[in-house]
Amino acid sequence: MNFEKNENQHMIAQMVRDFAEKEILPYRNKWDNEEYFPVDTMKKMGELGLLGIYIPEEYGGSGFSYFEYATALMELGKVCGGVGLSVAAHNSLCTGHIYYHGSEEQKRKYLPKLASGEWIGAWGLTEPNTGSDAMRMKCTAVRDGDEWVINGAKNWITHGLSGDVAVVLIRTGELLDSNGITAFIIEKGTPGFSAVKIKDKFGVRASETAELIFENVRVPHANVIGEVGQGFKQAMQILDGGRISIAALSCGVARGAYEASVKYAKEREQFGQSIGKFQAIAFKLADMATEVEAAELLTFQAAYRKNNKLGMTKEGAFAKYFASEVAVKCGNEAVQIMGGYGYTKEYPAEKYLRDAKLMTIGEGTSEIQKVVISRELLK
Ligand code: COS
Repeated sequence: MNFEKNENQHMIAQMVRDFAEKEILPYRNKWDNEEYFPVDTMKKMGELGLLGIYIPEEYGGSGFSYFEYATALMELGKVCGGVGLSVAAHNSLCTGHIYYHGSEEQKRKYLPKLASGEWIGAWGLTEPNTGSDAMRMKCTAVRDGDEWVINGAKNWITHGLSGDVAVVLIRTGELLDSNGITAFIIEKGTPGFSAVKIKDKFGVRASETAELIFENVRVPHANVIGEVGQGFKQAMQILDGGRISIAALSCGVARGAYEASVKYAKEREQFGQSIGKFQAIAFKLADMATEVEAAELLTFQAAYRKNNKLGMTKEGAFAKYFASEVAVKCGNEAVQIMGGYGYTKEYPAEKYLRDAKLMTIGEGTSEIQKVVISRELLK
């Protein structure tokens, strides 16, 4: 594995930094306060190629690897975990599911729209009563000739309301049958398909989250992704890759919190000197820096394995588990270092902490990552 960033990674990092400084940073507090999902900003990121980063050019994507993808999310995470989460969910989940498991026809129909940002993508696995225990889902699809009739609900769905298309995992077989779940493509506006925005989130408030409701929604059989019954396994593979993106975003949030802490520790004086000169603060910074570097290495290791089609279930979980916990720790330490100021919205520390917390929950909690890792170890 090469520890140097490649030319494309440098180029993407610079591009995202420039974009974020102009188009995200000035508005991030407003979006956070108002829980506003900036669809226009998403579209602009689509024009820059950030919404189909690893999708091949023949389907309208940028044709990069997971190295460039992780790099872009690391840069976004430094500025806004909410916007970063939307980019990660759009790329890894909806777009990724169609790219990795869709038919040629489905890819040609949906990927160019998703990769360009013309359409925003959503992905639905979780339900009100099934989070970690995803297999126990109750939302059902029953075949009726050339169509499927879908009933039920999905919860905590990123872009559930603004998404133009959703990939949704739905039960088509017996409860707890791992071959009894199927992935469907469902377009916004399909009769019976509605969504309700989930409000008052703790963090990632610029990323839209919604509940999806299906009331006798009729979907053509042509919208089934892959084979009927293979949806759960497809979803697990999609989450393996998605977890790299959450790890990368966590690294960005952690590094943002760390860099803000260094800046503050140099500027803030107490007892006649900058607080960074006190070992109590300096050692916090040393711990943060060490752990951010380690999290980035784990993330790029998982990206390397993904790029090279090596198994990465365990490595993706290592990266997601470690990096998300590091992000929470760095956000927490940033608040502590900044003291009273860190506890206000005038400084970015509290937002880093709030955004970081989602990273230990979304796309599988830290506890689920330990389930995944330990199962792989004991295979
Ligand atoms: N890749 C491919 N197949 C996989 C897989 C993976 N990473 N993980 C599991 N599978 C397969 C298994 O091999 C098994 O196949 P068989 O039944 O043919 O043997 C099947 O899927 C069921 O797997 P398993 O028995 O491990 O399922 P469990 O119900 O025990 O659940 C966990 C496994 C807990 C790991 C899974 O439910 C999970 O990841 N939960 C968290 C969900 C999540 O991340 N939600 C966030 C939603 S996105 S915001």
